[in-house]
Amino acid sequence: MTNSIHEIRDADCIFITGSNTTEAHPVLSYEVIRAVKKGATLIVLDPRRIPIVKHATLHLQPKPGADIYLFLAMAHIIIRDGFLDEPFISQRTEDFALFEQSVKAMTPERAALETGIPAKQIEQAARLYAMGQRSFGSSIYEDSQTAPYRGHSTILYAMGITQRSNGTDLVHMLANLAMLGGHLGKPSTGVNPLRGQSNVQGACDLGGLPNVLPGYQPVTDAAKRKTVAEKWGLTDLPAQLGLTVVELTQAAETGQVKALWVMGENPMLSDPDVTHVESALRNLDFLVVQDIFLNETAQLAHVVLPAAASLEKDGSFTNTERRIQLLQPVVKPPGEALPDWQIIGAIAPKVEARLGHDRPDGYWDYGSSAQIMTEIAEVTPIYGGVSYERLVGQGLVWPCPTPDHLGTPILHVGQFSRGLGRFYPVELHLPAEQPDEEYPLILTTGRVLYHYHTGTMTRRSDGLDWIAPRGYVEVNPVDAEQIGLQDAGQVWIVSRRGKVRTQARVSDKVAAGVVFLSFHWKEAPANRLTQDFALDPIAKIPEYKACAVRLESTKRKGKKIKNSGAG
Ligand SMILES: Nc1nc2c(c(=O)[nH]1)N[C@H]1C(S)=C(S)[C@@H](COP(=O)(O)OP(=O)(O)OC[C@H]3O[C@@H](n4cnc5c(=O)[nH]c(N)nc54)[C@H](O)[C@@H]3O)O[C@H]1N2
Ligand SMILES: Nc1nc2c(c(=O)[nH]1)N[C@H]1C(S)=C(S)[C@@H](COP(=O)(O)OP(=O)(O)OC[C@H]3O[C@@H](n4cnc5c(=O)[nH]c(N)nc54)[C@H](O)[C@@H]3O)O[C@H]1N2
Ligand SMILES: [Mo]
Repeated sequence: MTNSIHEIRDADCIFITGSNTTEAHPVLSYEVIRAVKKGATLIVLDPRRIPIVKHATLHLQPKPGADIYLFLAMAHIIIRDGFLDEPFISQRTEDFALFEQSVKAMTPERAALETGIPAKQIEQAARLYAMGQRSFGSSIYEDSQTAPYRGHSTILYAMGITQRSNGTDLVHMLANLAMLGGHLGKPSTGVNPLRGQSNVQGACDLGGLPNVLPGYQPVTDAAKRKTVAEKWGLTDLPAQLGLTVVELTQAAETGQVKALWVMGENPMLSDPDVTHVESALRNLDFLVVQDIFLNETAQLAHVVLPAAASLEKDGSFTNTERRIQLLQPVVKPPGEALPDWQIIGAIAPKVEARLGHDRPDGYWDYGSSAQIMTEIAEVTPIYGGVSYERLVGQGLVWPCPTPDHLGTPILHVGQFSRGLGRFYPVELHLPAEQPDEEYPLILTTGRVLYHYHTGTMTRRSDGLDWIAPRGYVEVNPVDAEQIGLQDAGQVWIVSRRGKVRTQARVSDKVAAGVVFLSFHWKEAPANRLTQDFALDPIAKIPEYKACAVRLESTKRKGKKIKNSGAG
C-alpha cells in the first residue's frame, strides 16, 4: 500500500475495485465501514454483489474483464469535465498529453454500450472519486483556503485487478486515475493493493521473486548484484532472470526443470490448470515439499520436510501497509518439525559443497532469527535501519534506511520514487478466453470468508467445517433456468481443461452470464477449469479471474445444506 490502513477511516471517498474486502480483509474492511458511517462515499466496482456493496454509495457491476472500459471512461470524464487536479499534474507528473489522447475515444456512452452500465453512473463515479466528494459531514482535511474543496480519495484493490492477463496495465490505470485527482502522497489517499498472505509483502521485499535481490534491486544491475554478493561472501551472483511459478511448472513439464523444492505452497490445488501441474510434477526427477501438513503436493514428493507453523517460531511478518512486525512463538513445534530457516540452514551447506561454492566455515550457522534480520538490514536498503530491538512494540514501516529513521507510512510525499509520476496510456484488452456458443459463461474464482486457499489449514478446523463444509458455485437465476437447475441442486461446470461437480447457489449475486466458484474445495477444484496459457506479460500472473465455461445439469436436485457459508 502507498498509505496506511488506519488512514482509510478518514477518507472522504473510497473506491474499491477487485477486492472482496469484508471476506478477504475483514479487519481492514471495518476501516471502510467506519469512514462510510462518518459520511465518506464508497464506490464499489466489482462483477459480483459482494457484501461491502451494502455500504456503497454506488455499485458498478461489469462482467469480469469489462472493468477496463469503466476505468478508461472515468479518466475521459475527469479530463472532459475539469475534475483534474491541475497543479498536481503540472508540478508532479509527466506524459499527461499522451494519456489524454489515449482516453479520448472512450466516452461514457461507449463504455455504457459495452458494459450495460448507465453513463450517468460512470459520470457519478468519476466525479465522486476525482473530487473526493463526501455524502455528509465535513472532512478532517478541509482547508477553507482551497476552493472548490477537493477531498481525499483512496483506491483499494486486490486480485480482481491483478489476476488478469493485463493486470499490470490495470494497476497502471488505477495509478493514472489517482494522479488525475492528485490523490497520492497525502493522508487517506493512494493506490492501495491489499496484500494476501500474512507475509507476502515481506517475502517480496526480501527477494522472493525471480528478477530481484532483496529490496527490489534488479539482478541485472551489476553494481547492486556485486554489493550483495560481497556481503554474502561471494564474488558475484547469477544475472539471468529466474522463472515465475507458472513458467516453472511449464518448464517441469518439458523436462527443462528437473528438481523442485516447494516451501509453503500447494500448487496441486492453487496453480492454474492443475491437470497440467500434476503431469509436470510427476515429470520431475526430484520433488521436495517443506510444509506443516501433508498437502496434495506433498503426496507427490520424494522427500517431505516437516516445518514449524507460524505460532511455533519467531521471526517477522511485513504486512500490507509495509509494517514489519515481530512474531513470538506460543507453542513448541511437534515432533521433528523445525522453523523453515533452520531446515534451509541445515541443508544449504551440503548443497553448496556439492556445487563447489566456497564459503567461510559456519556461514549458514545463524544463532537466531534476530541475526538474520541483521543480515537483512545489511543487504536490503529499504530495511537498512531495521533491527529486532527497534521492532518491539509497533514495528517499523519501510522504507527505513538508517538506524535513526522513523519509517515511512506514506509513500510519494512531495516527490515520486522515480521523480515525476508518469502517466501510462493503457490499451483496451479483454480476457484471453471469451465466452462462445460451446462455453457461454464466464467463470470467475476467488475466496469465501470461512476458508483459506487450498484449505490445508482451515478445513482442519471443526468450527469452520461446521459453518462451511463444502463448496458451491454461484449461478444467476437466468442461467440456472436454461438447464433446469434449482437452488442447492448439483451441477457440472465444464471448461476446455476439465470438469468439476458441485452444488449450485442460485441468486443474483452474480450477473447473468457469470458464475463464481472458490478454489478452497479439493472435491471441486476450481483450478481444474482455469487456464495457464494467458499470463500478464510483465507480472506473469495467470488469469484466474476469467475463463469460459458451461454448466451441465446432473438431474439431481440435492438437499440444501444447513449452516453452509453465510458469507
Ligand atoms: N477468508 C480469506 N481471506 C483471504 C484469503 C483466503 O483464502 N480466505 N486469501 C488471502 C490472499 S493470499 C489474497 S491474495 C487476498 C485476495 O483478496 P481479494 O482479491 O479481495 O479476493 P478474491 O476473492 O480473489 O477476489 C477479489 C474480487 O475480485 C472480483 N473480480 C472478479 N473479476 C473481476 C474483474 O474482472 N474486475 C474487477 N474489478 N473485479 C473482479 C471478485 O468478484 C471479488 O470480489 O485475500 C487474502 N485473504
Ligand atoms: N482459481 C484460483 N486460484 C488461485 C487464486 C484465485 O483467486 N483463484 N489465488 C491465488 C493466490 S492470490 C494465492 S496467494 C495462491 C495461494 O496458493 P498456495 O499458497 O499454494 O495455497 P495455501 O493453501 O495457502 O498453501 C500454503 C501451504 O503452506 C503451508 N504452510 C503454512 N504455514 C507454513 C510455514 O510456516 N512453513 C511452511 N513450510 N509451510 C507452511 C500450508 O500447510 C499449505 O500447504 O493461490 C492462487 N490460486
Ligand atoms: Mo494471494
